[in-house]
Amino acid sequence: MLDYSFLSQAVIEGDWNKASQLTAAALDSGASPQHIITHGLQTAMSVVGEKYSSGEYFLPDMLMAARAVNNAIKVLEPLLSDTGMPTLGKVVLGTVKGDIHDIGKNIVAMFLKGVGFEVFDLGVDVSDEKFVAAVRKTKPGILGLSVLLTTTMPSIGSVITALDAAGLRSDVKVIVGGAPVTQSYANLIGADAYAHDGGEAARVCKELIRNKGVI
Ligand code: B1M
Repeated sequence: MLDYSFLSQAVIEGDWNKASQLTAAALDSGASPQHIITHGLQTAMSVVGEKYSSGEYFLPDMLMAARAVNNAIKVLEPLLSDTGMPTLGKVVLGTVKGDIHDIGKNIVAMFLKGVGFEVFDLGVDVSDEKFVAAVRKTKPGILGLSVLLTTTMPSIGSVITALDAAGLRSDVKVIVGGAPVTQSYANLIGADAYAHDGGEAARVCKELIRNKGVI
């Protein structure tokens, strides 16, 4: 396996120029975008999270690291998103209300586009009403909800309840994910599926659409 320690270190230090240069270099050495995300970028963000938890890092440090990851992702995006494939269907995606973390959601969006889904990204801190309105307007096969904070996890359940109240729940499959979410939590709140990373989200969404009889 390629040595990603320099790339991870650049992210941890929030050196965004170096992060994009080393990402490009990893691609040149034959690494796949998926491998770079998992072993170079996601690993680094776990270290950043640990440093924040232990009091070694503060909010600005997390922001610098986030900027470095976003720069690295920009290098990978054309490779993951550009497909000549016919569309598999629409996915409405967003980070739930109260939560502004979007790096993971953006990665999930890239993977979904990469396998041929048309993605409608609503951004972060998305209210139940906005999710419901987007489902009503866009008529996606799938709604994807991302959450990073334990305090905002209940928002997933409240989006599902709001879809129910609007009479739209049976029209759309709901997939959930994000660091604090588990399969059992997804089951508990009545989601249709859970994925632990972008690659799995793409695979599971294809499965959901296949089960709906669309492909
Ligand atoms: Co925040 N933050 N943060 N933060 N932050 C965490 C999540 C935290 C674990 C750090 C820590 O304490 N160790 C902690 C949460 C603790 C908890 O809830 N128990 C935390 C906290 C506390 C906070 C604040 C409250 C801090 C404060 O203000 N005092 C604040 C909250 C703001 C808010 O949302 N209201 C806050 C703010 C921020 C920044 C803005 C500084 C920045 C976010 C920048 C951005 O996203 N643009 C930030 C960051 C960077 C982090 C950490 C360090 C990294 C998150 C990340 O990008 N990971 C994070 C620590 C950590 O995660 N270890 C932390 C990399 C990313 C690729 O992984 O997002 O997990 P992830 O996505 C993965 C999978 O989860 C999955 O696939 C993705 C790709 O493989 N996935 C899905 C995600 N969504 C999915 C959806 C799916 C399927 C799979 O289907 C639809």
